[in-house]
Amino acid sequence: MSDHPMYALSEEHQAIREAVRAICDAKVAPFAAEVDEEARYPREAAEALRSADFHAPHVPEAYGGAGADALATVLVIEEIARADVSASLIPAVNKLGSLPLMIGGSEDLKKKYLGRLAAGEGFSYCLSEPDAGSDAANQKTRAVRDGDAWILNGTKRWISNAGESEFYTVLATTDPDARSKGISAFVVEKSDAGVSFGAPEKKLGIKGSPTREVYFDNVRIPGDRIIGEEGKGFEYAMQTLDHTRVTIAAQAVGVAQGALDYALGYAQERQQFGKAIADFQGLQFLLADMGMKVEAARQLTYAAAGRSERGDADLTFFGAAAKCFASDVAMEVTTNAVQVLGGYGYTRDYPVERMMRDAKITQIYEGTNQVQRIVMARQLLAGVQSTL
Ligand code: COS
Repeated sequence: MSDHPMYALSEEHQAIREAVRAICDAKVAPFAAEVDEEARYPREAAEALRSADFHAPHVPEAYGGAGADALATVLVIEEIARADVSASLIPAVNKLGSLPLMIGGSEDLKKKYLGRLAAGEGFSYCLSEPDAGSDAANQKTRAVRDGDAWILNGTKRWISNAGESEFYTVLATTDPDARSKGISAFVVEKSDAGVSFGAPEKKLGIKGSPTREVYFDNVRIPGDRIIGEEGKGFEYAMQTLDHTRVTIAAQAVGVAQGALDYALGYAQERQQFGKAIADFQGLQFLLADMGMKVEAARQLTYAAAGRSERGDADLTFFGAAAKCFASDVAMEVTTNAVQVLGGYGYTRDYPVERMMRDAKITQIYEGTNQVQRIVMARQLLAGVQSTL
């Protein structure tokens, strides 16, 4: 028998969870309501995560990062989301923004930017456009060669942490007639001339994470800022999402767990008809379903994280399945947590309505759950088998 724990987290992974939870209890959770109310960036969380090296844990040690594997990164994001989903976008977006570079970029480009990401500068991902949402290949942002340089023009929409991040992976078409085969990826810096940002969107949830348009107006960048090969950008973008949909699943599991924890505590305190409402079987059944579904979502998410780490052939299916299932669970569980708290749950004096609003985005971003089902069905019909 191997000494590897059978179907359980290793001691190292458990230690990471405990370390992140301690930071979140002290520096993230206490500010979550205020961050939401004021729709402001979670500076306290950002600083605490940065000083503990949890802001971009996926960056390999070779580039000065913490070198967390995919499961460890999931644990970090899950624990932060349990306290504040907005703050969990910091490590999630940093992974999303930098993964195309890690997948397709030259060694020089990786050295240049991953070290600065590890040191604390943010990295956002610019794929979506006003007319390229689910139809991500319909890119209108144009990149044109000019001598040794590239010139970018266009508008990106729904860009998480825009303005806060120093670096942007930008998908743009270099051959408009070739659809997905004519898309390339570039690293653009916030300080490049011609880069600007729209007003922050007024959102239902994740109010602490700025979502803005990003404009490229004749942005001239050096030729070596192209990521990998010309025409391969869409492939890098899709491969990236295979991995990062697992991190959205982690956010969903985290916020669902946070809501369940709060509902469990409340149900044991709240007295009606002379006893705690947790003593009523009707409420127990609700809590049991919440716990069961959170755990099922967690197991699928960790199984997907293993595939992300190993780069298994069935990652595309598992990433989509984990994201879709966990986000549907997060919506259901946070909504039921509001129900457990009754009228109190519906007010901003308690955290569960924020969790319910924050959970909603996990069904939408990094591909709607309808797109996840398209992805899953295509994998199933192509005969991709589970690697377990
Ligand atoms: N890994 C590697 N390559 C991939 C891939 C993946 N997961 N998914 C697609 N590709 C490749 C395909 O192999 C295909 O190349 P070939 O023609 O050589 O086979 C190419 O990319 C185009 O793929 P496809 O034909 O499937 O593209 P579609 O236009 O049909 O789009 C969906 C597919 C809908 C799945 C895709 O556009 C998508 O994921 N949309 C949602 C985008 C999204 O998540 N946006 C959120 C932005 S981040 S908040």
